[in-house]
Amino acid sequence: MSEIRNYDAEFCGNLPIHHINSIQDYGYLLVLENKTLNIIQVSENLSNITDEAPAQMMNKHLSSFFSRPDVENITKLIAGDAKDRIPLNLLFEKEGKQLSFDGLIHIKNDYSLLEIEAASKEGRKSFSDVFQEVRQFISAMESGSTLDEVCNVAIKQLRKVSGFDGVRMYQFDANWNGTVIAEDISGALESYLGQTFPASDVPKQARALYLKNPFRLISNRAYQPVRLYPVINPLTNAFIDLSDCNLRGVASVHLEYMQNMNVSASMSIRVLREGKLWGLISCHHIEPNYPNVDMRYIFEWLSVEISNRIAAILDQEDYNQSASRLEKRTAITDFIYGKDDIIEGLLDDENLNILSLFNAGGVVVKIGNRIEYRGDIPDKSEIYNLMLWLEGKGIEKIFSSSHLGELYEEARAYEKTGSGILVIPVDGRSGDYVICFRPEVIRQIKWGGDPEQVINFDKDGKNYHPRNSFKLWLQTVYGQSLPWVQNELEIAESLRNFIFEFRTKQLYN
Ligand code: BLA
Repeated sequence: MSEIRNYDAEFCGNLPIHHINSIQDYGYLLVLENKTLNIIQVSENLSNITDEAPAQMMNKHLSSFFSRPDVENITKLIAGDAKDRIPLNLLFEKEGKQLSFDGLIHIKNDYSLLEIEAASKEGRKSFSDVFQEVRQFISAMESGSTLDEVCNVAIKQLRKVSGFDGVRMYQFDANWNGTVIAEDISGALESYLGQTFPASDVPKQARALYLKNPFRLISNRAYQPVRLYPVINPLTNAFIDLSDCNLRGVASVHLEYMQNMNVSASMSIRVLREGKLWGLISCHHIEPNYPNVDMRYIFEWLSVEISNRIAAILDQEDYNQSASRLEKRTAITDFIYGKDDIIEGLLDDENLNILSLFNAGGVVVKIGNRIEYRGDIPDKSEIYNLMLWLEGKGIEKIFSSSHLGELYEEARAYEKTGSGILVIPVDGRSGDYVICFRPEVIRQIKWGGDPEQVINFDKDGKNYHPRNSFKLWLQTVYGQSLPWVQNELEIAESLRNFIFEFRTKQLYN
């Protein structure tokens, strides 16, 4: 697996999806010069409303098409502080024709993007209906006390509220692969529960856009892309950046991917934790689906509630684990004081020692001319070589790996006991270390399709297609231990500081 090309870093991750220069056909785009409110670019389908060719609309004032209060509102918004994704309603007026639109405006330095969609009255709910729905959703979610329960409740409720054929919770890992951890689907969709999808399926620039936009809606993969007129934005002399635009056209590789998944509509909503993308809620529909603007905002609201609830549960888990580690660390440093000896303090208590602190299988402690071994560890000669390797690396801070064999070839021979190491350098110059070993944990990854076949290139080497099968593809991962989490590294660092100070005191007393 480590040999395969990283399509997330290169190919897929470099597709300029924000410069696609076309929009989906369920709405219309106007680009306005902020200074004048003149129209400087439009999506070509705007002609269907204005009955004017795109070229004819250029440099006309917004008031040529929209009501006076709308123009006044937009003037105020442009002068105001809010800049991104401001919702508004608009009334198109021309020669006795009146049409209502839902709009969203994104204000840039010199120009604004105004995207509009015909305001449908169908299925619109009153504020109190929406509020009640959201309230019920939140209380159902609050009944869940584990990540699993919360995700399952949220996914079920979202499917009920939205009517999508399938809703899934998709959680990213440290390498941006994603796993479906909860699912509610109709029989017509394939189940992906428990399956992992490679990072390039939602490549890095697509993921980055969720930090700006809470959701992405592709209502019909067979839509007719609508071009912009003129092709080049006259103020920037470049393709316009459509990052913020909900209507942004869709990369063709993803449309093909949707086809391969046998869905026509897709909507994904972000789940954030600590300001980073933690996961996506992915909604699919076999037929085209057009959740109205209210429904999208309800989703946006619910995604905040879901993010908060997930963060609260994970924060609580982290807190409990950190508190327990801190307690153990304090007890161990007390032992060291009590015994006036670092090695005895770290190792002597049967239940509470450095092994239990770091959930390690074995440990070696070398300080000065003393060396002690506990638990399951590699051969002594292998440990000796490992220490030489560490010395050669000049490690002065905490060093850890859950896949040592990847960094240090010789370690492949003792993966069973030492796939993972945590090194606390006591005095790197004299080769004094505390080295904790973690055993190999053999893992099976259930990939949604062969991850080595994420892209199939045509014979010409230029055209390409996403994989067309999401059939379960099992991978067994060897040579890795459980990961060392950030808090363990922090505790290791604080223990290192303690040992260092304790030694210094010992030397001078
Ligand atoms: C976008 N890919 C996406 C999105 C999702 C996925 C959720 C966001 C847009 C959307 O909501 O549809 C992937 N959807 C999934 C996965 C599941 C799911 C994994 O439901 C699992 C249950 N895709 C490829 C390859 C490339 C690629 C090989 O398979 C690149 C060459 C690219 N995916 C790609 C791009 C986008 C995307 C460019 C952004 C599309 C856009 O917003 O225009």
